[in-house]
Amino acid sequence: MASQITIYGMGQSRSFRALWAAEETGIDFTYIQVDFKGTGENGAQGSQYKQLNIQGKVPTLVDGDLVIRESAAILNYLATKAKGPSLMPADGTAARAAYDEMCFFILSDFEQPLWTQGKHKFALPEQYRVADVVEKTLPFEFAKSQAALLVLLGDRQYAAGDSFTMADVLLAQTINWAQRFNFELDEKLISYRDRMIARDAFTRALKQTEQ
Ligand SMILES: N[C@@H](CCC(=O)N[C@@H](CS)C(=O)NCC(=O)O)C(=O)O
Repeated sequence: MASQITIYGMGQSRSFRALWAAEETGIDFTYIQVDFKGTGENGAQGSQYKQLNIQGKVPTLVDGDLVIRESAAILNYLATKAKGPSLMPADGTAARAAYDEMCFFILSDFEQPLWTQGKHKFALPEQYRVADVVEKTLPFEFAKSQAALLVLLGDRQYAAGDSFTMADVLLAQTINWAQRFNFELDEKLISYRDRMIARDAFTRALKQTEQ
């Protein structure tokens, strides 16, 4: 019997990428919402969860003996399970190169000012937070990265190739995150994001975070 996939997450944090991606695949899975600061059974800082994810972070995906703790790796793994149309271009194609380029750009560049803001506003111990980084450095860094993203996207309707892929999950969730953190977003990215989050899988995923 195939093992049941379990995804651990919290709200619309980066774990939402995994939850939305799982909804896109049409597979059966269980979603468990953890409590970020909690140390009990469902707490991300508890010893039980830390056996899966030593940093007490989300998302984590468990499939039998397999444990994956990086959101983009989870998206790619889930893409291999998709029951419907392909959600990741095939190896060795130009579309796959564009997909990889977009995913790595999001992780190493576009999301960095967002996570740095999170660290300097609430995640780091107070003595390590630097207010100037949030007020001065990050708006500049974000604007620079957004300009590069707009060039990378060009006139494409999707993040990579000419159909919806996991790169769209990654990009649309990250744009949502930027908006939640009050970064100034280009209209083109907002309308791209609006098209992506109109998908039924997004709505189903969102509902699961509200239970
Ligand atoms: N590179 C990881 C980052 C995971 C991560 O930092 N998740 C955040 C939520 S967005 C978290 O769990 N933070 C809790 C903490 O830092 O204690 C990924 O993309 O999955």
